[in-house]
Amino acid sequence: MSATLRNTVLAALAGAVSVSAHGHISNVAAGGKNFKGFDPTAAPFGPQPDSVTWSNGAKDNGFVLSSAVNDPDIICHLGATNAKLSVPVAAGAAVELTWNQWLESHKGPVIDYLADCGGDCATVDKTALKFFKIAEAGQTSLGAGGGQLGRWADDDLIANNLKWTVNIPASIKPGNYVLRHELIALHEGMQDGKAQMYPQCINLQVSGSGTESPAGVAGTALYKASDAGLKYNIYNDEQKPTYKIPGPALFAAGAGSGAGNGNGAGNGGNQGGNPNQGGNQNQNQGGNQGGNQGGNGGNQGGNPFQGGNGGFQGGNGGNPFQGGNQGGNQGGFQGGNQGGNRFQGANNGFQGGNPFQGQNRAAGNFFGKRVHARQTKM
Ligand SMILES: [Cu+2]
Repeated sequence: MSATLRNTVLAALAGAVSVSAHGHISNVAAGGKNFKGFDPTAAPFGPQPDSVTWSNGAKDNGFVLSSAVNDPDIICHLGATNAKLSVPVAAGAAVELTWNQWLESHKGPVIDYLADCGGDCATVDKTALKFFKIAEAGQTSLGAGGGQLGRWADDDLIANNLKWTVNIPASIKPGNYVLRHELIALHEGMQDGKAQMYPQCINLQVSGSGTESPAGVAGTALYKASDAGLKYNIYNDEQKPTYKIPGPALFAAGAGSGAGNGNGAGNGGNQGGNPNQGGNQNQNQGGNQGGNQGGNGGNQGGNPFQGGNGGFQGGNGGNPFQGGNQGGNQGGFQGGNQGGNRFQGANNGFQGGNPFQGQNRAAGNFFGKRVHARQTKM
């Protein structure tokens, strides 16, 4: 066949492969229980009453383009309709989301939002939901130049067996919420409107004694296609400043557990390769970008989520090696998440190479053990 035709065929094949390799959340775990996610590729296509994630019309596991970030499809994916079931979870506890697959070429941030349904999430109008951001992770290390890619949050997702942990803020009032979990793929993000958005919505039934009702914005108002974090070239970023994660500012919970959070973040940052900065809550001077981000997260302290996220970025960014990455990642995340528990932060961080052995051994929580087991296997 002609070169042109052959190239066309090859391009079509490549497209088919990449489309089929997009993903969705296949499982949601909380409180020791597992819940089924909506599978958009399963025929007959349509609502699945046994799913805790919202149905959508992305039969090919596909995406919403950033050119449509102000269209209702961006809220919970293409033509999404309410999930009928909800995941019970205590405020302050973790929800673990498992993707069925994700392509390594699809680099970008991982962002999580909550919106209060103000009633039943199974019937709420998605356009009325007001989302506040509870977690975000972006680029954890810049590319080295010459087209080499940096490390991104979804590289951590892949390294963690496609599992992503989201911590529900302890301070929010109990009630029904939609968790909007989103991967953004930037491999074509240098073109206008071509970033790929993969939102997934999960119904949560949050228990607890919190009182906060954070203000939020409509899903259709979270982004603009021209946002620096959406219109972005991932292939030439070696000279760029830190990647700016798109969307509104993180929800800042009231003070109360800042010390513990800061510790967790600091240890995560430690994984970056500078032991001397460990536990240091962010006066990171020099050092690598990862460590700095971790420290900064801790710095914002008083907020379990900002602390945790900071640590997460720190651990990941600082250490390009998978083992250390997961250690730092979990370290910062747990430390911040669990809020106020210094030992969890130190604990997980240690498994990635953190020198705080004594503290590490002292921890022994569910997450710590899990991380440890995984680390040991590697
Ligand atoms: Cu793709």
